Amino acid sequence: MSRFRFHWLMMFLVLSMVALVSCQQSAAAKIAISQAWGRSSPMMAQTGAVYVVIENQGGVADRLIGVSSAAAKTVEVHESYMEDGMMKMRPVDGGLEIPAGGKVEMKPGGYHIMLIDLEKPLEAGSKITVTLKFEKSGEIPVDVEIREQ
Ligand SMILES: [Cu+2]
Repeated sequence: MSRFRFHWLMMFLVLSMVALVSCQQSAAAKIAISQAWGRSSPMMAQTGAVYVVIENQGGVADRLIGVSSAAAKTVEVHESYMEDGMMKMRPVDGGLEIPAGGKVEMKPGGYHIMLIDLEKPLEAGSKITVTLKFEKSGEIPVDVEIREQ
């Protein structure tokens, strides 16, 4: 084989590998979490709420399927909704979808992470860790800053 041909063959191989790798990347979900905060809770409160912004920079949808934290016995993903002029909330059924290239912004009155049976009151200025579990991206621990409610 001439040197010239050999070079072209190598270049072809390298380009195919690059193409393969970038295909795999765009076919994966890529989750970024930001603006994590929680509301400080009054002394006797049993529950607390945490909000995060979840961005999926990847090419396929992912799903938030679970949440956990040492700060509370039970942790659930909730959505708030209005019924008869009252703000109510319920657990999100079947996980929360994060669309490809999209984001979900949790906020008061919308989606939130509910901490039920707090181990201790959430104090402004302190931090807790909440672990978000995604169908494709696995578990992602997040530092949550507790703010004055
Ligand atoms: Cu709730």
